[in-house]
Amino acid sequence: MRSYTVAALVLGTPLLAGSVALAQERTPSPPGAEVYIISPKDGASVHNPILVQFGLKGMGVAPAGVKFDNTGHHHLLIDTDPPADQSKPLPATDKIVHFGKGQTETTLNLTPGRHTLRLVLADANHIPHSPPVISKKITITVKP
Ligand SMILES: [Cu+2]
Repeated sequence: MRSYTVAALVLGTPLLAGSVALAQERTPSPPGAEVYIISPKDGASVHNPILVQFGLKGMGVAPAGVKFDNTGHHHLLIDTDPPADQSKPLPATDKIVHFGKGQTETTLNLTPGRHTLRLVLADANHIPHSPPVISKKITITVKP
């Protein structure tokens, strides 16, 4: 029993030190921080143009480039998932839209059919916080 404990301590220490060092490179998010899509509702059928409203609890919105504790700016993921490697800035693509001016809503025009929407908050450098603040993925149906 004792030898197991010692082994765990010896092996565990470098791993722990490594994860702490990594975490320090990312901007921390406070416990309980939550980002969510206020509207449209999950499962909604909607017409273009679609007003998408962003909700945030436990943190504040700041424009890109502005470093202030417990803040970030919104990113809307359209029909895509967050990149697997969240230690890098989120790319800006047709499917990953940055709201670097601190916007809290947008209007979309999407092709008819099913689409998914998801919000990711990221820091002044567009890097998701640690732990990441990511909304539930919602599915909407755009009517022709
Ligand atoms: Cu960004």
